[in-house]
Amino acid sequence: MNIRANALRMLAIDAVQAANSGHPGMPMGMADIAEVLWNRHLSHNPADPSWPNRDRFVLSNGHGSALLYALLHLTGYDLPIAELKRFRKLGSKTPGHPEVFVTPGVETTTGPLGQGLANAVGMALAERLLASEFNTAEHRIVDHYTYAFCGDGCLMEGVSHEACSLAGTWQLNKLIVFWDDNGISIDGQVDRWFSDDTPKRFEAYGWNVIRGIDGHDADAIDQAIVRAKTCASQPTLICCKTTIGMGSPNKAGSHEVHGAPLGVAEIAAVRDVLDWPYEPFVAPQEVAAQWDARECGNLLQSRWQSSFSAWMASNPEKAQEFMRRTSGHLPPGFDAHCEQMLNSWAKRTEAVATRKASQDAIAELASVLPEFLGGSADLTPSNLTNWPACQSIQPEGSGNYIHYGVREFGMAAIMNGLYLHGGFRPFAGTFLMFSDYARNALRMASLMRIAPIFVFTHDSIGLGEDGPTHQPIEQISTLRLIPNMDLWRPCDALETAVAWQEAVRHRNTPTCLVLSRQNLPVQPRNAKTVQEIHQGGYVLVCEPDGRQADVVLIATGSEVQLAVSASAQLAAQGLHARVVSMPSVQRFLSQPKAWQHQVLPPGIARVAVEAGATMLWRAFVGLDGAVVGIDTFGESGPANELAHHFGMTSEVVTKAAIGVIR
Ligand SMILES: Cc1ncc(C[n+]2csc(CCOP(=O)(O)OP(=O)(O)O)c2C)c(N)n1
Ligand SMILES: [Mg+2]
Repeated sequence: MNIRANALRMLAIDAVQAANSGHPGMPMGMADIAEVLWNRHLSHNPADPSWPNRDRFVLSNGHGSALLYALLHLTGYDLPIAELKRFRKLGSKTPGHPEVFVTPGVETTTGPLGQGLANAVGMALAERLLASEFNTAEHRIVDHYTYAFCGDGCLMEGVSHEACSLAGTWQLNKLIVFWDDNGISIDGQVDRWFSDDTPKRFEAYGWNVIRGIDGHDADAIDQAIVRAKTCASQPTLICCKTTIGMGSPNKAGSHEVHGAPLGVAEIAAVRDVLDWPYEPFVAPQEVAAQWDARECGNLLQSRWQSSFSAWMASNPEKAQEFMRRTSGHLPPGFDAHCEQMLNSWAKRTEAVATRKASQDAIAELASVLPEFLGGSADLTPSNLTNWPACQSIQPEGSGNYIHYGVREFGMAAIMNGLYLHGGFRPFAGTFLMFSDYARNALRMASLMRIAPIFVFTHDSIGLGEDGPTHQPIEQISTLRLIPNMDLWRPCDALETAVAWQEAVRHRNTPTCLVLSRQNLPVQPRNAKTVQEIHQGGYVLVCEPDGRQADVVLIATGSEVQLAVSASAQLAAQGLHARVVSMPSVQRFLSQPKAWQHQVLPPGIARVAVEAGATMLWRAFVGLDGAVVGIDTFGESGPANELAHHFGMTSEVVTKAAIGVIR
């Protein structure tokens, strides 16, 4: 067995043993593939993990994290051996599964199987689109491969179908995926639950499939990669037959080696089999030297840098734009442009659906954000995520609008990959109801602290006749529960514009924009309240001057109008109500306490109104307050009839307010 591959095997099993936790099987099984790919093909520079033209490497079967850490350490990334000794320990740079921005060289956070593959599809698409935008006949500034490792688990997951089907349609020929065909997953031999003909399946997607590669034969692997690179219009799947736990004399080939340390005795046996007489965590100098990719990496990047400089000399503006885009900065004047939009929108008087206002905002922002990359999961006419100047993407790489088809999970995971690659600001839509299909990718975006924008329209029973299967109830609340997720549910066009501005401005937080199907009236505002929208919650309608409010009505989105009407009805009865619009609960809760108390004065009774689950609002109104909401599934019927049926009317809000005023 190859000594460099054995260095990976030993580091991985030593790390797992030290942690007394982790997955030795996959690193031992894929070590030979990794060795060939990283030493003979991967174009990267350990000294600069953010080099824009590096090849991307995604470990979709993230349970094999120890393999990636061994690779990063040996090739010369800033990952000292001390970090491998602290594998899976609190605060180490070697967490249980790979986490982007924690470990230099890790491109995306993986572990939830299948999503890494979808991220890789997004990265390969980003490369294609950026290349077509920035390359010239003389200079290929963007020209790299995206490689992914995946296991049986990734391919059993449905999201692999969604993403890989699109990769075939998009003809992403610079995406090269290695399938770790070891016949094993946690429960044992997979033929009892995974009997698909995987090569045929990928051929049906339009992939170039290289079958029957011995995943322990370095030359066969190398030749497969060479062949994959010659493919002009198809992504490639290299099917690698491997033995899980290769090198372990008593456990190789069995699911026992998937997710438990080998144990002291078996590791000693591995040392014998691999003829590896070194101490744990020690690789001999000559092996370490063979792995060291720093010099070669510097050379690769400096070659690219010279080409970049020459290109920059003849394309100075393009080069500025490329650097801005890949560093993720907003164009100068972005906020001024937004201010202008807000000022002109403040004069709007017509009622519009917030999905329509969102489309107007997209059109305004797209004119200054060439990084905007829109899309929808086959609901463009409903989500209104397109804009007049947008162009559908084409396989050769033009366009800025993605038809993801009916693939919500794939869409969100691909968006994460597009964002991680750099150069784009992806946003895309579906019905709020189907955010559940995409949920884990939304969570991953939040965890990774990246900022794709998810546009969710048809946000309540207000969508009407489509009925309970399409009417979200608990979705708004549950999305708010995801840490680091910002959710905006605007009540009119102006709040929608602010929500878009905030979503674009924030680069470490993904945003859900939750929008209505139905028209919503313009709410009264002044220059001060327009600015206050940015705080997430603010006083929209004040109690009369000099009087204390009897009740505070808190509402979001389409229910703000109910609270405003209720405040008028209460006034007619001599009761003073304050109306607080709270388009972003998270943003409001991140404001200083003084602001929160100014908006929601302590000691005054409160009523919250939102056409969805009531539980979260208890935190705002207390046990003595009231929540007007919906805790059952919806019904099929015209929207106005449903509003009465579910008590989503101003009369009900008024009654609830009277009920809580003591
Ligand atoms: C979405 C998701 N479901 C379940 C798991 C738990 N899990 C981790 S690895 C694994 C088995 C994967 O099998 P395979 O990809 O063949 O990996 P191998 O055992 O061959 O390394 C499972 C079920 C997970 N990480 N992600
Ligand atoms: Mg397997």
